[in-house]
Amino acid sequence: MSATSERRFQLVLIKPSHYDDDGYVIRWWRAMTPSNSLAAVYGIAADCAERQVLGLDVAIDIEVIDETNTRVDVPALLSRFGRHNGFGLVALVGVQSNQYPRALDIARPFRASGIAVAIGGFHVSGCLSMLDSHAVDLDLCREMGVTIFAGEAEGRFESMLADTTAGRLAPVYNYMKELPGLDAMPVPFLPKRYIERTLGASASFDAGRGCPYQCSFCTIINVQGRKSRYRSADDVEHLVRLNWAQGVRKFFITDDNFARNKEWEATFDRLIELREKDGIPLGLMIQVDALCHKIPNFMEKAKRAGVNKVFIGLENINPDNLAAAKKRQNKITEYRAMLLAWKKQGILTIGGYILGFPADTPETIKRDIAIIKEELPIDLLEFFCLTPLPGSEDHQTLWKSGIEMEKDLNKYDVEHVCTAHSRMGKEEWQRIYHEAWLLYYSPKHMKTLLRRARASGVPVGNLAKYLLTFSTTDRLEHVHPLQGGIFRLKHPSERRPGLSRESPSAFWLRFGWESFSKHSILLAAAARLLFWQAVVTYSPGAGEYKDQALAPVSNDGDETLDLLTKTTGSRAAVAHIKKIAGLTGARAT
Ligand code: B12
Ligand code: SF4
Repeated sequence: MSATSERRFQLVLIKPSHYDDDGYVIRWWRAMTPSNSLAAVYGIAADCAERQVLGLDVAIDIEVIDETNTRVDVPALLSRFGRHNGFGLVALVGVQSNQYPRALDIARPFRASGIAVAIGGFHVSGCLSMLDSHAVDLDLCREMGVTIFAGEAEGRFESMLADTTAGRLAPVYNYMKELPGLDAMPVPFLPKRYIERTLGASASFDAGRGCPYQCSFCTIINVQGRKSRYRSADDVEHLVRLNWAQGVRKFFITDDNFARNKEWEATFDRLIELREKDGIPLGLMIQVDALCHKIPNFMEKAKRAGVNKVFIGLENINPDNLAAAKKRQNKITEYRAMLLAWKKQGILTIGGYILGFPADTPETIKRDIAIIKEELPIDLLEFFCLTPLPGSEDHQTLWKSGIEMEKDLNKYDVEHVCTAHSRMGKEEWQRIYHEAWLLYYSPKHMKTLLRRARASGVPVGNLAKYLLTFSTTDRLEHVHPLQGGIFRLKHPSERRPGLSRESPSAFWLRFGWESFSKHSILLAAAARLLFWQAVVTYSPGAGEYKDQALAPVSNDGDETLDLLTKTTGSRAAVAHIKKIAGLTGARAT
C-alpha cells in the first residue's frame, strides 16, 4: 500500500452463513472447510489493491469475514466505515441460495447507514442465468439498494470498485454471458490468519471451472458453463508457492470435476514436480466423476501429486434414477472397478449420494444403502436431498410450470426437503434423509470400513477422524458435515429477524447444557473410534482382511451382485453392457 495514500477504501468481504432450524446463525470455533469463493474474491481484490486501481492516492484495506467461523460484528464494522466517511464496500461473497436470506439480513444495517453493498455468488448468478431478473427474491436487493453482481469477478472487480468510488454503483452487473478465461488471472488466496480458523489449516483453489455433463439438478453448468476453463500449471505453481511461504501445504481443489479439467495432466505433473523435486509435502483433495478410472494415468498421477482424498458424485445406485436426472454418464456397472482402482492407490474415497429421485421410497433407500455397505468399496458416503436449486434445470422446470416449492430460501441447503415427491410424503422423505446417516454409519459398518482401509492401504487414522465427523454431525448438530465444525458457537443477537429473542439467561443456560451433552456424546464416540482403530491397526492378519466389497470385479462382471440385480434399472444396465460386448467382442466388464 502506498505511504502517500490519502483515502482508504474499506473493502469488507463477507461470506454469509445461514440459519439453523432454531433460527440461529450456523457458526463454529473452527469450521470444517475454507471458503474458496472468499479466497477467489480476496485474490482478485488483493491484486486490485496492489495495483492501486483506485488511484495512487487511494489505498484499499481488505477485511475477510467467513461467518461460518467468525462473528460479523456489525457495530464495529459500522464505526470503521464511519471513520472513513462510509468510503468503501461491503461485498457479500459466494452467496448460495440458502445463504441469501442471511446475506440480506447482514446487508440491512449497512444499507441503512448508506454504505454500499454488493452481492455475488450462485444464487444471484443462477437466477439470472435460468430465470427472469426478478426471480427468486432478487427484488429484495433492488428494494434495499444492494447491487447484484451475476457472473465471475475476474477482470470485472476493478471497474466495480471504481464505480463505487465514483458513487455510481449500478443496481445490477450481469456478466452471465461472458465467462472469463482463467489463465493469468489473480489466483485464489487467503492469508494464514483466516485459514487458521478452519480445521486442518488447508487452503483451496479452483484449478478450473465448467463441466461438460448435463445433470438436471445441477446449477454449476448454468453458472460456470459446460466448457472447461482452467488455470495454467504456472498459476497453480504460483499459488502453491504463495501458500507454502506461509506454511500451508494442504489444498482442496474445488473443481466440480477435476477429471474433466482439460489441463488436469499438466497440473498434476507440476504438482508432482513441486512434491518430488522441491519437497513441498502436498496433501490434496479433489472432486471427480465416476468414469475417471478410464483416463490413462489419472489415478497414478493423482497419487503422486499428493491426492489423499477424492470426492466422487455417485449420486445413486439405481440407473433409472440416474437417467431421470440426466446423469447417464454414471455407470453403476463401473462403480466397483472405479472404487477399487482408487483403493489400489490407497486414496480415501467419499461418495455423494442423493436421496429423493423419482424411484426412491424409504424402503428402496434402505435397501440401496445396505447394498452399498455390502458391495461397494467406498469409505465415506455423504447424503443430500434432491433439491430444485435456483439455477438448475429442475428448478426452472418447476418454476415455469408453477409447481409449488419451498418459499424459504434458507432451506435450500440440500438437507431440507423443498418440493413434493410422487412416492414419499415430505416428512417421510426428511425422516429417511436423517436415518440414512445412521444406517450407513452404524457401529458395525464403521468397523468394517476401518478394516477395509487397513487392508487396502488407506490411512486408518485419517478415516477414523472422518468417521467421527460423518457419524455425528447430522445427529448432534442437525447440519451436514460440510457445514460442520468444532464447537458450535451461537449468540442471542444472531437469531433470524421475525423470530422471538430468547431471554439471555435462558439462552446461555440452554447453550451451556447443549454444548456439554453434545460434547460428552462426541468424546464417547471418539474414544470408541480410537479403540476400534487400535484394534484394526494392531490385530494380527488385519492386512489380509477380505470381503465382497474388496473382492476384485469378477469374470462375469459382478452380474450376480445385488448392486446389479436388485434395483429397477440395474438388470437393464447389465443387459445393455452384454449387448454392447456381444456386438464389439469386448469383455462384459
Ligand atoms: C468448494 C465448495 C464448497 C466448500 C467451500 C464453500 C465455498 N463456497 O467455497 C464447502 C465444502 C465448505 C461447501 C459447502 C457447502 N456447499 Co458448496 N460448493 C463448493 C463448490 C464445489 C465450489 C465453490 C467455488 O469455489 N467456486 C468457484 C468460485 C470462484 O465461484 P463463486 O463462488 O461463484 O465466486 C465467483 C463469482 O460468483 C463472483 N462472486 C462471488 N461472490 C461475489 C461477490 C461480489 C461482490 C462480486 C462482485 C463477485 C462475486 O466472483 C467469484 C470469482 O469469479 C461449489 C460449486 C461451484 N462450482 O462453484 C459448491 C456450491 C457452491 N455449494 C453448494 C452447497 C449447497 C453447499 C452446502 C449448503 C452443502 C451442505 N449442505 O453442506 C454447504 C454450505 C456451506 C457453506 N458455509 O458455504 C451449492 C450451492 C447451490 C446454490 N445455488 O445455492 C453449489 C453451487 C454446489 C451445488 N450443489 O450446486 N461448498
Ligand atoms: S457431473 Fe457434477 S458438475 Fe457436472 S453436470 Fe453433473 S452434477 Fe453438475
